[in-house]
Amino acid sequence: MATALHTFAGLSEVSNNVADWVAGVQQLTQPDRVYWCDGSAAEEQRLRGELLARGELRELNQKSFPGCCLYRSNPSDVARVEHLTYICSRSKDAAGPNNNWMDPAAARAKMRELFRGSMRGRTMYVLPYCMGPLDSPYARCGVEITDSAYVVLNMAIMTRMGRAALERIATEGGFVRGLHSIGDLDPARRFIMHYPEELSIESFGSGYGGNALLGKKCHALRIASWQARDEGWLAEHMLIVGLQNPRGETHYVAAAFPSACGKTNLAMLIPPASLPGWKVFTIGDDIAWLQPGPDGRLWAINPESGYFGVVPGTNASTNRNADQMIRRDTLFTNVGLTADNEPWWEGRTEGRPLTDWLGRPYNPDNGPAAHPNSRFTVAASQNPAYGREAEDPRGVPISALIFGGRRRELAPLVYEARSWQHGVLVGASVASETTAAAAGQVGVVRRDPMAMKPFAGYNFGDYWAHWLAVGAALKNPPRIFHVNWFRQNAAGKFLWPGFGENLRVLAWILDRCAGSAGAVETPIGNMPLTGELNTAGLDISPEALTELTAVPNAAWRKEIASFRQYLLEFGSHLPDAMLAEIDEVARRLAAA
Ligand code: GTP
Ligand code: SPV
Ligand code: MN
Repeated sequence: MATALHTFAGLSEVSNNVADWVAGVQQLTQPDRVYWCDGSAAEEQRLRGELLARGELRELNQKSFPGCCLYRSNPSDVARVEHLTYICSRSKDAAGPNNNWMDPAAARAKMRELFRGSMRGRTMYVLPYCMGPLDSPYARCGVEITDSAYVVLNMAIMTRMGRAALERIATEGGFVRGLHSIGDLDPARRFIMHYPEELSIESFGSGYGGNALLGKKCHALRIASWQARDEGWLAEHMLIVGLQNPRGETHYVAAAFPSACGKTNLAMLIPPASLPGWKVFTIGDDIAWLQPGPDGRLWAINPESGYFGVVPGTNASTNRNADQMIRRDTLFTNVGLTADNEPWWEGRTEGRPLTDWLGRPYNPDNGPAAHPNSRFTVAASQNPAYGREAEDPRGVPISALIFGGRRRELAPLVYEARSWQHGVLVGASVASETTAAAAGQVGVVRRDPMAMKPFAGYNFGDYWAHWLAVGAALKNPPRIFHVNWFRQNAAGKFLWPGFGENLRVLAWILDRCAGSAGAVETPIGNMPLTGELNTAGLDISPEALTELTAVPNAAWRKEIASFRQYLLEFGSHLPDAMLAEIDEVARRLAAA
């Protein structure tokens, strides 16, 4: 029988609930040691030292990248695996056609065999964590048990991890149970299971990102969206950003884009020089928990405390904030290296790659130096644009909700929904080219309602009904918009410069919220009147602008017809209001 080494004596006594569960898992997985994480800086240092000594982590150039390390994941384990991710609700109908489903008893039995003895020879880490500010009524706690020290290092950055979270759990009682083991990293023995009715997660066979950092997509989106439906709030794949206009007024917006479609970048954008007087405050870059407030507005917290961000494309001109923030105390995963032992990725303007993400001598014939889904893990507080309001237990009030996708065709730069109800349809209509953030083909347009296709923990039909209900109960609901930064011309060039210049679109959105900007009605929604979008100092041709704001009728009719077909797949779960809204859009297209 393995002996438990509680390095921090007494931590296991803080919560009997947790201790009992840990004891059961220990018996099943048979680790050599059990270690309860207290979340201290000393602990992080020690763990990092152990990984460095074992060669699992590699120190980067400590002069130019102090405190930075490189981790190379198993080459078969570089992204989320949606085809191996299941919602194991009691009824299949509850999970909906948008999810893989497995009977909970069958899933438990399968996972039990995988976990049996899986931690032999390893340390089992117990990580109590809190999603959201520790003193926020909207925050929720969980405990992840894992046999990966790399996961511990990531969770220590991404969540409020350690003693304080455990103390909150001890007073609250409830917590989300997440059991994770890397197993032997065999993709044939890899499963990410969610038991929403039991607030529990089991993940086996992957050590990467959303598969393994269970506080993130598994807890804060799949489990939380289920809880949110029961409790009257929303758990969404959204960034949260504060925008201070030249008059000194700050408004907050939340935006949902699919994975690797620009959330982190928009959340910390640098205002262009030709838009003086604007300031940007990042509240969150990936997940928002939205609660109706006592004032009839929607309020948002960011449940996370760090960023697990896409590295490729980051440089001083696309995103100076990100570029600066990842120059110290950052964990890089699957990037290349320069001869100076600096990290290198496609889009980095300094240095040249010597080795690629697999550690091979760099050869462009082998593909990119950095894996397209290579990531940085970094504390949110290192972001020069970090907004302190991210720690406000009440969250921030949201003026606008923005949906968007990566679409080289069709979707215009920006349009506004006519109402909350129409906005829910607009959110549901998000479709986007697939990216390297998930295993599978890249660049194929797929439907990704609310950017939640991989993350909604229940039936999309019920989810839209919940969205409609939340909005109907709000006295001052946010306005809803749709954007697309990724339109391309025939030559495959982006029509819109993107990044910091996206502030021009956000400025119009805020003016719409303030009632100070005009709009032209189109069949799909309201768009900026000619001249309403501030293009001062922007190098863009009038032709490009025309293309970006066009609503080609025939193409849109086709799109709406195919979207209607998709909605019908949700059968009796589809709210009538959604059909009424799509028929209204079809009517407007026919009349145009
Ligand atoms: P996840 O962390 O996977 O949820 O991704 P994300 O939505 O936070 O995406 P992120 O901001 O990391 O951007 C993903 C990729 O899109 C990066 O390579 C960026 O450089 C690129 N990108 C972001 N914003 C823009 C933009 O406005 N225009 C263009 N052309 N590319 C962008
Ligand atoms: C995403 O894929 O949307 C991410 C990265 O934010 S992961 O944590 O792997 O889910
Ligand atoms: Mn994401």
